[in-house]
Amino acid sequence: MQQDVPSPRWADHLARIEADGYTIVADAIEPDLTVRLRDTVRRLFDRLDVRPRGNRAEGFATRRLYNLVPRDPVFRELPVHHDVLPLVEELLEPECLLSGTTAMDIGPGEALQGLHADDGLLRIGRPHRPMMATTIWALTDFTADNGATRLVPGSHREPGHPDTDADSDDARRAIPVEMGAGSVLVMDSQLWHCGGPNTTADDWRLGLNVQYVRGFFRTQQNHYLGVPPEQLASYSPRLRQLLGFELYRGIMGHVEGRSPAAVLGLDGEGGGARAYAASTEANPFGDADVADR
Ligand SMILES: O=C(O)CCC(=O)C(=O)O
Repeated sequence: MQQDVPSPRWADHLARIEADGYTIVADAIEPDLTVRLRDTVRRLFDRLDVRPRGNRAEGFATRRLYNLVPRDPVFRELPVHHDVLPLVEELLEPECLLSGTTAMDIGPGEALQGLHADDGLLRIGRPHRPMMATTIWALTDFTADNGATRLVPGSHREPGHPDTDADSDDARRAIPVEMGAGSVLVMDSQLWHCGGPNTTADDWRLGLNVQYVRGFFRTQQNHYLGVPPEQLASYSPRLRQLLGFELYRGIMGHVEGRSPAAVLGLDGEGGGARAYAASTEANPFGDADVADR
């Protein structure tokens, strides 16, 4: 059986993800886009009066906003970014889906979030092939003091789940990922990680979580209800495909044999389906079980 050959452009990043569970694509986001994203998120926080949700998972001093794509045209640039999506396609598959988009602004005084794996709800045994990819976009500098994401290198290979206690041995193994505004952290979502504590007096740490999943899984955020249908015509076919409006492997997700995009009278074949059709690979898992690496 023919195996996919990764593009040389992404080989080093893929090797790092394989070894450590993560990589950093330095300066992936254009400076102008970084500023536009940061300004738009902060404007939305103010306009919508977003406040901390007040629980350990979402934070007591952290502002969060979900379902970004329909909120402003600038967010449509996120899921299809030319320095991030191709790496995710190599890690997962061309027909992957956007699982969700979330802004996370960690404020002064925030405590360490509990360590977790973003794909921890998948009950398919660990470790397994990458099923989800988490990309965290730094819109401000991420420092050890202001809440840089913490992660345990290599933990994507651990068979179990981490101790979520802030004083645990697992928490002591976690390192802060410091990176400048404009860089993107890309993880195999099996990796144990969490938002860091913010011990500064006034330095908010703003990041975006753009998450992807293989095309046969359910997405974390529901785009069919989250994206107003009247917006879809102005989205690119590739973005519509990532949102689940195309068929997976030509069949999954159909409406009486047609894709949701076709039912809505929109152009189909948003990139992922075309890429798959061009591939000679019949089965992305070969003869191996999903849980095998
Ligand atoms: O804010 C971060 O750096 C990570 C947050 C996170 O892992 C989560 O909310 O699931």
